[in-house]
Amino acid sequence: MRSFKQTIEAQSQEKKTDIILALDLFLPDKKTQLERSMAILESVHDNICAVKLNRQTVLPLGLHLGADKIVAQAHRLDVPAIMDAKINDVGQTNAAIATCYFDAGFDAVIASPFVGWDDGLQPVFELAKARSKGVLVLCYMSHKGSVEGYGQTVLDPKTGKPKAQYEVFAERALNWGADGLIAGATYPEKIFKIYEIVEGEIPIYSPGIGVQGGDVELAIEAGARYLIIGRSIYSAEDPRKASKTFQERARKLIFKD
Ligand code: BMP
Repeated sequence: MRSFKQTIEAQSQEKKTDIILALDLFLPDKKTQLERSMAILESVHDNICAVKLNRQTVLPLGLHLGADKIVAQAHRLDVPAIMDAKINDVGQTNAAIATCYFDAGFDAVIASPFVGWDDGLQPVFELAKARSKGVLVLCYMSHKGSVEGYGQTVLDPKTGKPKAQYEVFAERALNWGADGLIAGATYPEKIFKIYEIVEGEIPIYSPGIGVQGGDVELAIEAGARYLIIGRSIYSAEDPRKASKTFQERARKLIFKD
């Protein structure tokens, strides 16, 4: 069975797209939220290589009463589904959370490295491996406060010398066998540093394009392999057209055509 890393790579190559839709609609009426989410996914599916759901979708719709319908629809359209749960608890809880999302059909989960390996993310990685699912690890987030955590200077556990926290996380993700690293498009210089550390071994997923100020070309030139885009697609007047525009801009750089 293919790993998540291979599945998304195959989708991306086949459709010549590196765009991941962040389907984060948050509407007062749940029925409308579900219908609109499904309609947007249907209309943009040719231009994306995966869809990412976040908790603002899963909480109101329910995991087994709505969110799983979006996942099933994504699979019908041959689109892998990522759950942005930012898993960040003790091992047993993390494993239970990951189990819930994998049981609902998600192909990968996003996790936070601050919780560490031992009795932290180890059970999530083991579970994912056993079920051929993926784990993507946050490395440097796209918002301003990211510097306070991911950007802080820590002592490198190997050398005892000062080092940026996100650099230590990138090295750890390599050892953990992560399927992807998340680094904000709002900080291309951080993407570049992470790319140097992982030497292309782990694909970099970059959110923060458009509304948050990140740029398609700068993120890809710095080393991003996948671009996670939400509001600039689903809030556009014509989401299909917006997704196509992003896909074409990225295609020139990623696929060189
Ligand atoms: P938008 O393109 O609308 O800004 O959405 C970005 C998506 O990526 C949201 O789901 C957000 O939670 C997520 N995200 C992010 O913006 N920055 C990060 O560093 C990590 C994320 O998961």
